[in-house]
Formats: sequence, structure tokens, C-alpha cells
Amino acid sequence: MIRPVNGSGMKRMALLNDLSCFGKCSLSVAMPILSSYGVETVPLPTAILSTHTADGFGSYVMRDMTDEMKAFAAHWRQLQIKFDGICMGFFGSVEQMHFAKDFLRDFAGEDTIVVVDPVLGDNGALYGCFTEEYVQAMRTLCESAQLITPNRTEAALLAGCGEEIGYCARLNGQYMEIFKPCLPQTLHGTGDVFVSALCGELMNGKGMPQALKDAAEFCDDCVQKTAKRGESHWYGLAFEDKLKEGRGL
Ligand code: PXL
Repeated sequence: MIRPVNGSGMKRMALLNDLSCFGKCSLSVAMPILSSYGVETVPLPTAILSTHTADGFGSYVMRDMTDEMKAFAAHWRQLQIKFDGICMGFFGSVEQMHFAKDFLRDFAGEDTIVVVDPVLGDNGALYGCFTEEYVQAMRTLCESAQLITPNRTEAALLAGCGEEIGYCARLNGQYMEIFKPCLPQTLHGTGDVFVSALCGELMNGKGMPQALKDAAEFCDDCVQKTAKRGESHWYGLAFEDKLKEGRGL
């Protein structure tokens, strides 16, 4: 028997992203952060990795989930699951990005917020696992989004940053930017923390200017708290400290 799954009154967001089991990025941070905003999360893992792909972990193990993604989405179609938001990040292949377009066709209604975090590279370079064909497919996917969140490498010219990190948005012809201090540290998954907070703010009904401001504040707070933990927390953002603070602990 199939029971109804819509209309609970809770905002629901599909998350097409990887599950990097150790290292704090992608689904590992998006799910707890969005839950803390009262958003029901529905992960669709694009790949499962032992760690994220940054230097420092040696060679990582990665399992592609393309077949599972298609099968899971087919089941969700039977259940007629509706999403208020769809957020996409790391894809393991060009084929997965073609599938992502089908997913949007099937699951994005008129009021669905579509966010693409175009995970491509950092520090001025493309991640080693990606090709130019991948970049082109990501460009095409970005055309389907209301909001894209490239990082400094992808948006350096637009943001014009120097000693600072710029969070910027262009929406309905309006451009806005917010700057926070840039620390001399590379923290993987920072973009994932920022995008998750931004999705959480938007799903709670905030308009873009306030949502961007509050998400930038949230992300910067996580960066500052991580810096306080020093060298031992080199592999990602200590976002848990921020969530714990929200509980008054
Ligand atoms: O946070 C970006 C990201 C997402 N997914 C994987 C990564 C990275 C950054 O290194 O390796 C697997």
C-alpha cells in the first residue's frame, strides 16, 4: 500500500550531492544544517566517498551512484513526492548531470527553489577528478537554477575579492555582495556550509538580501569557530560548534 507523503506542512528539499563519509562536506553538512532550519531533507547521493577529495587523506575510495539515483528517483515518482527546494552540488559524471536535468523536469514545480552549487574547483584550479566536458555540463545545468553559488575560484572576477571573501548574488537583475575576512586557511566544505544555510534561510521564507546576509554571517561564524580549534581541525568546518550554540549549550 502506498500512503500519501505530501502536505505535512514541513518544507522539503531534495539534495543531489555526494556523501563524503569523513571530512565534513556535501551531504554530511547539508543534512544537519538544513534540519536545524526545520527543513525535511531528502538526500540523493551522487557518489559515496571514504573522505572528500582534498590533499591530506591519501587516495580516497569512491563509489558511483548513478544507477541507484535513477532507481531511487523512479520510486519517488511512484510516491509522487513533491519538493519545495532542490539543491545540487557535486556530480560524479557528465551522465549524472544529464540525469539531474530529468530530475528537475520531473520534480521541480513552479514554486520549487532550484539551487546549483557548481562544485568544480578551488584555489584557482579545477579539482583533479573533473574534465572540461564536466565544466560544460555544469554550465548547462546552471541555466536551470534560480540561484548558483560558485566559490572564489569560480567567481573571483565577479566578486573582486582581495583580503576578503565575497558572498554575492544576482537575482532578478539585482546584485548584492557581502564581505567577510579571509583567513589564511583552506577549509573544504565551506561552500557546502554556506549553501546549506542559504537554502535554510530561503526555505524559511526570507527574501534573498536578508537570506544572503544571514547565511554569510552563519558561515563566517563557523569559519571563526574552526580557526579557534587550530591545526587539528584542518579537514573541514567545525559547524557543529555553531549548531550547538543554537541550542544554548
Ligand atoms: O565541498 C566541495 C566538495 C564536495 N564533494 C567532494 C569534495 C569537495 C571538495 O573537496 O572533495 C567529494
